Amino acid sequence: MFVVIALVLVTVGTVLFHFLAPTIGWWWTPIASNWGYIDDTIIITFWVTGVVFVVVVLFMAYCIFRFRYQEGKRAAYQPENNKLELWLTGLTALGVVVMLTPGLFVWNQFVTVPEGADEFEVMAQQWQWSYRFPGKDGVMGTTSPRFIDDDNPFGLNPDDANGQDDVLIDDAELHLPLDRPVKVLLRSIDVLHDFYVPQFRAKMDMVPGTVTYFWFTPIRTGTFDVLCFELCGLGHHDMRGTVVVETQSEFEAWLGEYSTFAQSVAQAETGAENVLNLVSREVEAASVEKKSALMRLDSTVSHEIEVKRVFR
Ligand SMILES: [Cu+2]
Repeated sequence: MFVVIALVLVTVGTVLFHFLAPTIGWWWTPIASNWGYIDDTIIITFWVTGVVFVVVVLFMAYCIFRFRYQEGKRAAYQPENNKLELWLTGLTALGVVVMLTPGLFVWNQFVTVPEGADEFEVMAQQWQWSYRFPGKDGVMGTTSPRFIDDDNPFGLNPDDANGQDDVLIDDAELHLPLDRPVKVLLRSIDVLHDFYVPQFRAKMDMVPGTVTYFWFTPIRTGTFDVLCFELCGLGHHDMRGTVVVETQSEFEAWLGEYSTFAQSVAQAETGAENVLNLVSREVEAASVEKKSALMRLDSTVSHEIEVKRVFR
């Protein structure tokens, strides 16, 4: 009898928890993108699995009570029941179809980017985020892992004219304009990562060697966390960023603070030149010092020779 009561209590408790938890804030964060469909599909899954859970557990409690041990009572042997099996198979299939079908429609929308959507790229590496915007021409330059070095961390093709005005955001803070659909291109240069902003609902794995993508439209302003949603090594927990959704003009002002690929290459070149100049100046100074040391030595030696001559 104890087990029967426990099972009934677990069922009632689970259902109560599900309906009461949102009132104490145990629910999704308020959505900030167009992907309400994703919430809808999860709610459908909650309903299907919730009903099945309640029915199965209560049925189990009923059976434990109904068929409990009783003196002189024997179990009936029933090896086959085609009708029952047909019902169970049919209902299970229906449940699976109800859960999966909406997801297929949503997935189709998720990867069908609307025409005129802006583009930007998210670059992941252990354990940081950086971003790239296409610049004035609206076209991203091509990239390849073989171009990646200290001066070209995004691996942009230096000969691609489209890439020269690409704006490089070497910072974990991303800004996006409000109400503009954006296609997010996802790249990783080491291991699997996953770009996830809980308020946008959308997320996708980033796979080294390929570019994955999805799209969304930010629908309210605010600052949200960017999380890596794929266990990617020791620093995984620390792979955080922020995304600020703001008006178009605020976004443009922010973007203007960062340098383009061409500017960063030029900066790197002047940087290298400065280092070269510094090194050659140091070499010069060292050789002057060496010369004067030699001269000092020289005069000491000749002085000693003089002294020796006098005392001979
Ligand atoms: Cu990661």
